[in-house]
Amino acid sequence: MSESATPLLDRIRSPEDLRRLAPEELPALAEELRGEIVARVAETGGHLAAGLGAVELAIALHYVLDTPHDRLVWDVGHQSYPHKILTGRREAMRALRRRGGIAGFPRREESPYDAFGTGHSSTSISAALGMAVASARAGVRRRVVAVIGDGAMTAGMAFEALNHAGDLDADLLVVLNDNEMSISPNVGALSNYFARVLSSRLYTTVREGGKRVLGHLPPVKELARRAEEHMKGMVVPGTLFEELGFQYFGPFDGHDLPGLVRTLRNVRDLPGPRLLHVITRKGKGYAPAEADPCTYHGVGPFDPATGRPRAPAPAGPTYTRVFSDWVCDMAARDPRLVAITPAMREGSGLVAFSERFPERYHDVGIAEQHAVTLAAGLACEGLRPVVAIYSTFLQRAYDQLIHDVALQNLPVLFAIDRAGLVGPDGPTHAGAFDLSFLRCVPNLTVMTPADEDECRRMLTTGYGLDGPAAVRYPRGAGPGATVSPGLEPLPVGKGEVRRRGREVAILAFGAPLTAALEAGAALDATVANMRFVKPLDEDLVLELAGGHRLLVTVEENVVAGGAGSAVAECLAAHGLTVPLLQLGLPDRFVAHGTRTEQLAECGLDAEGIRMAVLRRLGGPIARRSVGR
Ligand code: HTL
Ligand code: MG
Repeated sequence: MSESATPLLDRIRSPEDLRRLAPEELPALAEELRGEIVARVAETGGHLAAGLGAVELAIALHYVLDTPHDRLVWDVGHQSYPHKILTGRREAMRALRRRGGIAGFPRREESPYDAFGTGHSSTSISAALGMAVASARAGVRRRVVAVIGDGAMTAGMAFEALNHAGDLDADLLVVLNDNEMSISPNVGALSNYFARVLSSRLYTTVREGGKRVLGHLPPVKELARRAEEHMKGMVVPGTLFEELGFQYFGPFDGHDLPGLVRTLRNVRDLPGPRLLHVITRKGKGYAPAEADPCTYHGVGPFDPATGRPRAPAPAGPTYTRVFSDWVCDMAARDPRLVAITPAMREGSGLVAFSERFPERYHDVGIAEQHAVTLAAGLACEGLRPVVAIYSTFLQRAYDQLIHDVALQNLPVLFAIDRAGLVGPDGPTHAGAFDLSFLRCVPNLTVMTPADEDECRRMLTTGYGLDGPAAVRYPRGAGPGATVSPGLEPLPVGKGEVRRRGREVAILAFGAPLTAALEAGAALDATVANMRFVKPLDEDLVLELAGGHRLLVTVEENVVAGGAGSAVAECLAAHGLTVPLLQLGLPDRFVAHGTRTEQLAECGLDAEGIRMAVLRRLGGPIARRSVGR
């Protein structure tokens, strides 16, 4: 019998087992854990590079903290795989991000070790501060630690929390995990600041003598004074955090496990807000990910030997690609176009644009609020900003959209990607609400393309308007429509009838049109492609209401307040009482799975639509007019 390749990891069912290991065993455990993560993610896909960079951090933190009594909050949570494996979920990782399996992010329901649910960035310091304040009030002795990346640190929220924590003088440890990467290389003055910290002579001093600086400090009582001396005298780089009321320690090598353990032991029980700056390498220990951490940020299943994806890329272009081509074509025609992304250059399809039009391209960091108000300012001066943003992250900038853009009726185009269900990332990243939260905003035009060509035309339409507009499109590829290369707008507020049938009219908004057409054929129903959620094609709604016994709306957005509600409001406003069935996402968060599984679960595939219509029609009508 061959020996296990993971003798140490095999002994760890919980952090208590981990704490029984000798410090000298930890580096070998780190290697086993890395191998395990690569093997698992190669099968399931998921976020790889960030977790590999946080292996030593996860081990050291669970080793020196008393988790789960002590609270450990992972910012974003995409780097939490080593934490998940160490906290009893090693086997469960086999179904990571799959339907019924564990999530790709920390979830309070999943484990007592997941102190806070995350997915969106830059929440960890606020949440940890809340926990620290609550523990202090309850008189419970508890360490609270937030682990936040340099990318997540670019968000305003992180600074709001630092500012408040410094003011409260709360007992809180923030670990800044600095790998100089967001998804793509991190941007901004703060990132430059971190880089200066790293290249400074002092850091070199600290790195060489680093273990000495904090490694062998005397007991806690003496430590604060000594640390302060060291920090003031030597490690100038932390000034920024010190001004905010934090004691700054670092920078330290985040892959030096013995050093990390010693350092964490020294700082874990100090009073007040502390910031520990560690330097890590994204993708650490897996050559392809180290070489290209951006590609290996999030991956599908791959061959661990080569790093190459297992599945070929999808045949048709994704909606992201349609946007990518459009924004370059429109920029070539119109010099006023500027494009903005909050840290999602790759995901939002702005790589080509950033290369072709670097002066008109702005990656603002993970700063959605700023992205939208920046666009408003640009528009005030006559430019035509395009904000490329995921539906889920636009939630962060809602007030900016209302107050800074829509209220002033500024021509900002929102290209909203990942609208609807997003598959394995699950509810943290789903774009389930945008139709509801957008369509109630005055001045805004809201469009939902049903195919790739329509997406391009809607982008052109929205771009040409004199006020704000939004085009929201789903993750992945569309039905495969041929995209005409021109830049032709669509008539605003006009839908189209795609199929004439009897009794039932299905009004489809966006991506569900394909399923609606299939269901419509099976039911011999009329099917309309509504295109615009706002302004709604009221003439078309009224015409269909006149000629059918049942109207059915279909959208990939929560039913509450969505496109179907717009139809209901239209009918009510005209005093019509036509039976209306509103299909869309349910009033609950939809768990991760494939998009196909999620759509089926929500009854938004062709069969789900057909069955829902039959159920509503009931016996006699169903038998008479539907012929099934
Ligand atoms: N905007 C917001 C509010 N939240 C998230 N999660 C994103 C965008 C998208 N996003 C990630 S991970 C990530 C971004 C921008 C980069 C984080 O960089 P950081 O961590 O330096 O904090 P690192 O990967 O270890 O370098 C996900 O959605 C997973
Ligand atoms: Mg980073």
